[in-house]
Amino acid sequence: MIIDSLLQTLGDLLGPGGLLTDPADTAPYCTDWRGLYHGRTPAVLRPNSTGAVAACVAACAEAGVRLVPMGGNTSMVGGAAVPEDGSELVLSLSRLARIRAIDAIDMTMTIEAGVTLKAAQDAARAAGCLLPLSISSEGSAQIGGVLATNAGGNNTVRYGNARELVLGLEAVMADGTVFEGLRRLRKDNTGYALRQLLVGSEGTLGIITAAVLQLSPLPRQVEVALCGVASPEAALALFMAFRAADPSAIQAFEYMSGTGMALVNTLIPDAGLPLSEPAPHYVLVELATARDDGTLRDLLEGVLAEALETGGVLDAVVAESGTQRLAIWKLREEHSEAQKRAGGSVKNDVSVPVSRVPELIARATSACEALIPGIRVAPFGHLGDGNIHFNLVQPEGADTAGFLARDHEIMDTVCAIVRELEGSFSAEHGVGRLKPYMMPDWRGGAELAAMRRIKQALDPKGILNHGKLLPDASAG
Ligand code: 2HG
Ligand code: ZN
Repeated sequence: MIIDSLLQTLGDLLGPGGLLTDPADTAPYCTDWRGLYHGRTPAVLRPNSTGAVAACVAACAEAGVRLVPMGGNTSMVGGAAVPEDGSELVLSLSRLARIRAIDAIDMTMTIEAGVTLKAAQDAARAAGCLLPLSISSEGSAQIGGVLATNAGGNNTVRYGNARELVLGLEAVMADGTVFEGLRRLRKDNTGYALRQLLVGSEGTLGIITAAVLQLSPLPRQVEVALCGVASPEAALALFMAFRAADPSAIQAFEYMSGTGMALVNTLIPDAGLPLSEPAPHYVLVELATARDDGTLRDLLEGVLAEALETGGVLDAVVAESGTQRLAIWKLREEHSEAQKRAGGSVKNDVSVPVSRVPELIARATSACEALIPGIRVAPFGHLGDGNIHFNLVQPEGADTAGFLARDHEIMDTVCAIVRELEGSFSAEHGVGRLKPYMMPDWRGGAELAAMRRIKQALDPKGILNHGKLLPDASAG
């Protein structure tokens, strides 16, 4: 059997602890965070160096055996889902966990794929710098996966997506050769930006093993407030008020629905609402600046006072300490977990131009409520950059499997509206295994044809993350 001799070779190559074959050990790699996919694999490869990743890929390419590259396994769209037929091997990047260098003068960090985003943020902070990428799953999500999906997150409004932070990249290509592009230059116009092609390719073109990330100055003042607002229009008006006051100060501007917040308050321990009463909608605003002039609180309170006076904001609380800041952020970051605990949920990670967010929320809410009476509409997300997680939770007491069986119907209902509003069906989570069926419709024609040619050129045997991002050859 090809697979037996391949596993023998890989076992010799990876050494003790480098190859997991016992089903009890491989099982955690075969289910995704959402529990949408339950696969099987003969083995999980755990290389501990770029050279070892390259050797694994070369051996698999030669044997024609497919690989699923995997980081923290936190994808919302089955980006690292393992197929059910047991034909593919998992390649885990977790043991590539070194921070190779941090340079506080150049403000760069050279870091391996398996470092968690949280560990990377902490290391940057310890060196007096800020790694400005922040996502709810940062405690488990690993740099390789974060870059492979071009993660967005809470600070995109100010610093851009992961892509904007990548100066250099090291990756193992589908034939086992190593792309050694760990340059740390702000300016480098030397041919195709291969690193940018790999960022966002969801492991289908190469396996990211390390990267050079751009750091920023640490803020010297940070302010966080939670506001209750009457409507999404009021939330957008508040965003514009902060932008008018000082656009450079906005670090995050997050929207949450009353329904979503109530789920967090009920289902997550120690997540109480710090306002006197619940509001129909909420905004979390974080301001930050590297200036040291003590004026940021005045800026925040000035904008809030005016909005409270005109009724744009119904109620607001400003964090008085780091602990309170974390408590407010917890209300936002636990939205996914609360929705998971509430039963089946269907996610729509969509984006529209910021000006159209209120219309998106109004129209998609009516459409979903008409489609499934009793459905719990719980949108939240990054209002400041137009990315709303238009999530739907099953009606209370409904049959979970029956609700989830209607996921395409629900996603298509929301996406039809997103399309009319000139948005995207996947703003930051990627396409993964869940959404390739949407690609012909949204990215068909020349765009999809070019993507297929790129895949064919860089991975002619189709061994990397098969079935993700691109639809079957027969589609589109
Ligand atoms: C977030 O913004 C993540 O918290 C997860 O992107 C969103 O659960 C989701 O849909
Ligand atoms: Zn998000």
